[in-house]
Amino acid sequence: MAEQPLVIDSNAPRPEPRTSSVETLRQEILERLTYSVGKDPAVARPHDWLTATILTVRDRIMDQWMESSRDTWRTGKKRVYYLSLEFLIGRLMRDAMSNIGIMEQVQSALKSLDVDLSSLITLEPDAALGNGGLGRLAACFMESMATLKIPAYGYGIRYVHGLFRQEMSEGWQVELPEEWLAHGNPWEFERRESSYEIGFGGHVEPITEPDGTVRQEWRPSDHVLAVAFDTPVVGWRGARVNTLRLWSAQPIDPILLDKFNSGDHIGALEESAKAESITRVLYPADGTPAGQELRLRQEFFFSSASLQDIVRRHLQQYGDLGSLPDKVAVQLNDTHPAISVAELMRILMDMHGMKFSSAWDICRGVFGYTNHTLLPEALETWPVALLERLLPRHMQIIYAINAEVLADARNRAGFNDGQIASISLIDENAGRRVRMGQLAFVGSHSINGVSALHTELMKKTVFKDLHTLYPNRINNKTNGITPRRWLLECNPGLTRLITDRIGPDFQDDVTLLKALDAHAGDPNFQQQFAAVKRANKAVLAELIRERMGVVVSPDALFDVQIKRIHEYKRQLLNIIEAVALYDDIRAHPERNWVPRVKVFAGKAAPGYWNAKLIIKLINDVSKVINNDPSVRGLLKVVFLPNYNVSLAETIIPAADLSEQISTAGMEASGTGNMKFGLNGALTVGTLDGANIEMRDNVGPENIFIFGLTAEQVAERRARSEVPRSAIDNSPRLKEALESISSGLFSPDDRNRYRDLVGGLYDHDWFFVARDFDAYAAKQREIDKLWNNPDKWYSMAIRNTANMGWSSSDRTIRQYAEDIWSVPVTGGE
Ligand code: B1H
Repeated sequence: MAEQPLVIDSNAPRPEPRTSSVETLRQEILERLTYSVGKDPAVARPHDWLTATILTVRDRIMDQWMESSRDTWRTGKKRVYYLSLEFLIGRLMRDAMSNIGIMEQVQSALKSLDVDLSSLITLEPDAALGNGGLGRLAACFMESMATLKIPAYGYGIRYVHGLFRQEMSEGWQVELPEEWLAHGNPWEFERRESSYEIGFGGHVEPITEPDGTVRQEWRPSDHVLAVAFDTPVVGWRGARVNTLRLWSAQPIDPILLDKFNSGDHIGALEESAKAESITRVLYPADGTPAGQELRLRQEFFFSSASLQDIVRRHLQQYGDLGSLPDKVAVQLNDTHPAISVAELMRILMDMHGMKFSSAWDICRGVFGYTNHTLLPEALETWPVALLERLLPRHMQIIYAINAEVLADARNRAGFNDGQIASISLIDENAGRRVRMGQLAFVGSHSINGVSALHTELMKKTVFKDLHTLYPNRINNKTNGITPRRWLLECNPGLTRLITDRIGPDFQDDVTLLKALDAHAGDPNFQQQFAAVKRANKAVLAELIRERMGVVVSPDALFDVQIKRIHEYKRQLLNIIEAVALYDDIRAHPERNWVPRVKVFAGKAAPGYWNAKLIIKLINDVSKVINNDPSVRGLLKVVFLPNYNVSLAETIIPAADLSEQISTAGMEASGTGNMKFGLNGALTVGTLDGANIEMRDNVGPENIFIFGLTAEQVAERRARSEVPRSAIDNSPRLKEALESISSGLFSPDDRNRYRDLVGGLYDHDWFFVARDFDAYAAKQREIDKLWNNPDKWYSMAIRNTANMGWSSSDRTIRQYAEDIWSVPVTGGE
């Protein structure tokens, strides 16, 4: 299978690079509209202008894209591959324009054509190829890798339908299909020449070679084609352009003509529908694995396509596979691509004749694995029987790996039976299942957690015994966010203000925001900071009026919790506190209450009943509170439907208070917390995930921490503490719970919340009742501070000033140095 080495002719003809004056941009937008979209400017619709503008912007990325790739071929630099089932990239046009610095010129060019750039920006579909934090992290990492000039590829799935669109029907979540490709996708390039056959099912055939050795060959019963679609990812100031390669599943035979001709018109297309189903929809569960066969097919499909592509490219450039660990780093984003470990082993052994031990060395040289959750129900396992049927050869390889690891554990480390059972790739307890976390761990040289606390808990809990066996593998890489999207693009007002104060250098090195600390006490700067915040709040207030018909004052405290709806994230704690506050306002109308707007947004997994019930509760409570004249507008509760990246970009710059209130020990990191802090919101939060590092960085006096620690939670869980006394000793909590369970907010179904509230009395698994008093007390402390705006804004400024560490550039530098061993040349 020797590939022809690719020789790049550096004298090959090339077009002149594009320039970006307003006049050229105007001319090109018109040309694209006419010659690429095929529309007469006189009748062009907004979407036509959007496509023409994207194509014009895209052209300005092409030269650098090709140069980036030529550079990697020329210099032989190591490549990083980020394998992720989710890339929550959102809209791309503003990001691309801003990163290559042509936003103003494009705006003027469009204006001269009587087209408004900002309305085109909001017309672009939000690519929601992910659920939440894990998918958004992958998107931030892609941008940072391009910014830091790391030759990197993202590999994932081109879902036809991304995360469902959320609508409300009488306060209940309903899920509708998301159609981001409805108007075509001008960002992507279909690469039919880069397609691979992916097998499923069948059997394994031992083949005896002429020299007598026996080789195993997998003979799959079914095949589908993986076709590549490439999207350019441009770094800050166009430092480098990398590729996001998403795979689409297509049938090998688009139509079975024999069947069609014999009259079976539906049957003729069955294969085709079956193949395409693999990449049709994103699984909408965040935190809990789907466990269905189609999901395993998705995981293997994209893992196999990516590895075939990686191996082909490597062979084309270097001609042999021994150098793979020197030239290739593959990062597994959670266990979703963990089957890659077995697939690479298969490729190396069965297709390239390598011995197990050499293949195994290469494997661990190449892979790194990032763990994103410790929740036991969230750790992926697959029934052995399913793997045997769908991927028989991979199951054999998994057994061989297991034998190798268990022998090592017994012979070298003297493990006892209990420890052996705990590290085994096969879980024998609940039917026989393959543990994907263990597979990813043993197949990797690096296993990282995503915050300091999470990494420590990894060592003590799920990977305790594997950590004993391989003590140098677990390391921490605290998550980060890209400051381009999450400050420069989403908050131009604050960006201008900061630039006026400390100069523009922080745009290239966000740790320089630290210089703002010196201005935190300046009343003039505080006022300017407050004015920017108020303007952003006015925009959000208008959006709330438009979408929800609820009028809120931009002068109120905007208190925001936006994230997936999950019991451990405790939206329930927040809304119960709102009910208690509502009771207080009515009981004590004479007090000087701080006007608050509580904003919620987030999607619930379609099958997660309690999460959907919590959404309904928020909507039920908001209806009562918002319409009660005795509240006098002092408290408003709003649930904004269809949370996505774009909505976050509007809400975050407008937040005063960021709710990061998960049960301690359960949120692996959180990244929303960082986005809010960067935009000058204060955090109310528990000592969980990256909140702890935030407190260390902004200082405990600039953040509102409350509640039980992870250790206290674990200890109380271990002795099955009964939560009743927490409720009995808290009259405010008791009253709020009684009003909810008695049906005050659900007169149409008084029992609606009986079980939800009952759970707090019975087990309170998420410590809502036991953290309530501390949380409520913290909220009143926050009210007091709000009445002291100088103090409030000095703290807000200090939050922005000390958020430089949260940049995903910092995170990626650490991955590059500690895990991938690739140099970082960009970003200075
Ligand atoms: C996170 C997930 C996740 N952790 C399973 N785990 C999924 C698990 O479709 N599935 O099966 C999807 C997603 N997502 C999040 O990762 C953590 O909860 C956050 O705390 C963390 O910030 C984020 C990024 O590391």
